[in-house]
Amino acid sequence: MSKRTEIRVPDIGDFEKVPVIEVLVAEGDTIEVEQSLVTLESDKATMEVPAPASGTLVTLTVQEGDEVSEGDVIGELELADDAAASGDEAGDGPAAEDDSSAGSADSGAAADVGAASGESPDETSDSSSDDSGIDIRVPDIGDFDKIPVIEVLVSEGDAVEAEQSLLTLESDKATMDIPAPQAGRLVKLSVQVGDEVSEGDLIGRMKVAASTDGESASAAESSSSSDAPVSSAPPPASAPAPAASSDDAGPSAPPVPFAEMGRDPSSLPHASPAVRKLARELGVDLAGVKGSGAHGRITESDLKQHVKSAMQDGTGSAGAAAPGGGLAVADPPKVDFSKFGEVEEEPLSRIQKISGPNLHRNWVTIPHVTQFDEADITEMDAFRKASKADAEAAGTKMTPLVFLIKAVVAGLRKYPKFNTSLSSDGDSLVWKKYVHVGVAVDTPSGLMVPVIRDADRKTLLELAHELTELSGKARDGKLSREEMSGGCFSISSLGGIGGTAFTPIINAPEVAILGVSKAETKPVWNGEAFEPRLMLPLSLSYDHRVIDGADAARFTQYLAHVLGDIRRMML
Ligand code: CAO
Repeated sequence: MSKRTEIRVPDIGDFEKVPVIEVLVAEGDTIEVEQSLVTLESDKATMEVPAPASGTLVTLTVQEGDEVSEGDVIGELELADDAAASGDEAGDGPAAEDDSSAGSADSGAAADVGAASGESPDETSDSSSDDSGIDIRVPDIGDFDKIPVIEVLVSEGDAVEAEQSLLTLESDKATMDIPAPQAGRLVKLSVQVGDEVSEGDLIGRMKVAASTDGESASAAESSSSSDAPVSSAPPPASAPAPAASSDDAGPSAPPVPFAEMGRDPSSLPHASPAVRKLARELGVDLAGVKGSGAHGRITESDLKQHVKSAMQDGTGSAGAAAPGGGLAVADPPKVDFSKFGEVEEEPLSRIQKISGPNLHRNWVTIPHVTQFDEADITEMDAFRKASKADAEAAGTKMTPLVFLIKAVVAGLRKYPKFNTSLSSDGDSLVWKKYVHVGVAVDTPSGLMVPVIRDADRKTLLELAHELTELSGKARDGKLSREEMSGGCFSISSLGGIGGTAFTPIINAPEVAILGVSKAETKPVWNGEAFEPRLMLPLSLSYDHRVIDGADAARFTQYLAHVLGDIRRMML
């Protein structure tokens, strides 16, 4: 008689209640051992649950949207004859009800880690925490073992935030980032792209940032002082972070820069690790691929179809074929600058590395037009200066930008098309009923765009407060994911620095961005004579697929109108 076995979720590391986002098989299917059955995707990682043995799927007890944890039963398998025959001892393996499989997998992992830790003097953890810092080890990543490092996101000497992603690991079954256990400075990095790592493996060493309350130092010690490599894994908060897209990061994820923010985390492409891997091999940006699976999930055939279309288009560049079509561009010139004089090469910051491709995508895929105008802010600025004491008494500072946020709110109310986004398939326009305004902030590590939520419900002083707080957090690298998402319209002010005009890049999926330059006193003809007036330059870049030139001219005129007499903001 054929033998049946339950299929359970294996050890998936520090993850619990992970949503099933794709069911890859159906009851009655003939299944091969290790064949992927369902895909789980949390805000921390993507992984596939493999079949424990070959056979026929008798029942499948989960569906898309269900949440599962380690040990949960997801179905029942009638073992193929050879699996049943060889599996009498292993038959109690991954599917065994007594959980022996999870136990054996765990101890197997622990044994491997133990062996690994003995391999090099570096990896002995007796001195894992001392004056020179703490060891950084691969945390609990479940049943995944010897996973290739596909990207190293930091360098020795870098200052890192707690939870900042250090490495990306990817196998054909899972993709995950390894985060920093603490904030501090990376003193040593012992892995490189192509290395394979398992739970507990040493990946580097860091000096923990000094903490005013000592909490961080003591936490660091407790997380790294154990002799056992496995138990020196970081606390649960340091579980692997999302790899495929930093957009999926949780609230404590590292800051995400300008242009990345335009992406609604919930609308990011879903795809299995295998599809992500293939996309990377083919050089395809999944953001440009239309998914035919449930909830827009990108399947392997979607990816292949996308590449085929790009080739047929004659672009030959699926990677550049973001929404809006592919582009055939020449490779940048390769120049040996040292032939012309002394040079020094410095890697881009992580934020620059993430924001660069997004800025590029926005620049080449959105038909930008920039409308220039000037607002007479003579009276507004007089009022701003007169309110200086009130602002100071309220513990804040009122710059022209605060009034601009108010004016933009009034503009978005009057011209709601500026508060829309194109749907990801480009077939419809999404009108937003909320008004969240993003403000570009210049920080030492790159441009960030924190978002002032419900800006339409805030007073000038409240906006001033929030602007100061968010820009301070941006400069300190302390912005949360949430504080940088959901923007409807962005403002980029270079007014504190100088310049007469510029062409800001739209922060997709927003459809417009307002650039502001430095106000200057200019002679303005009042019909009878020239008068000195304080004129503020405005540069509005807009997506011409959504907004016409006439709309843009009306919008900037309206901003100038409101800024010319701020009582109109109250209308
Ligand atoms: N015209 C004249 N003066 C202006 C001005 C303008 N448009 N905007 C600001 N100022 C003045 C302020 O009043 C302040 O002067 P006082 O100290 O005498 O009051 C001074 O310039 C500095 O202002 P600020 O820059 O500190 O404050 P802000 O509210 O104007 O801007 C912030 C805050 C965070 C947006 C800004 O500091 C910043 O980072 N700007 C850079 C944004 C950027 O890089 N954009 C480019 C994106 S495209 O690559």
